Amino acid sequence: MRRGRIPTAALSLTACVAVGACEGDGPALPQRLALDSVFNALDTDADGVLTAADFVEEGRTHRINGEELNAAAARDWYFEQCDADEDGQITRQEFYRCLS
Ligand SMILES: [Ca+2]
Ligand SMILES: [Ca+2]
Repeated sequence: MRRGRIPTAALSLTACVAVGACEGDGPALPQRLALDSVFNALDTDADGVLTAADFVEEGRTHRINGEELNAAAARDWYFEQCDADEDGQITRQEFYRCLS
């Protein structure tokens, strides 16, 4: 007699969320949610990509690796680290990749 089974997909999703190690596209889910909130905060014009236009707010400071950076310095840091194809835009995938 067979016992009821939990579908494998549901089981593995639960397990991987619990340990923060989901396989697949990009970082683990908890980390992805954290990165998403950072990305959304940086994407001030909410067009879904980070461009120089998202870093023009004067007086805004960014905390990166424990350092306070002004908008221009933060822009330079993000583009140096994250704009893998150097097209002047940081997509969500590029952002995940460089900060994971
Ligand atoms: Ca933007
Ligand atoms: Ca890019």
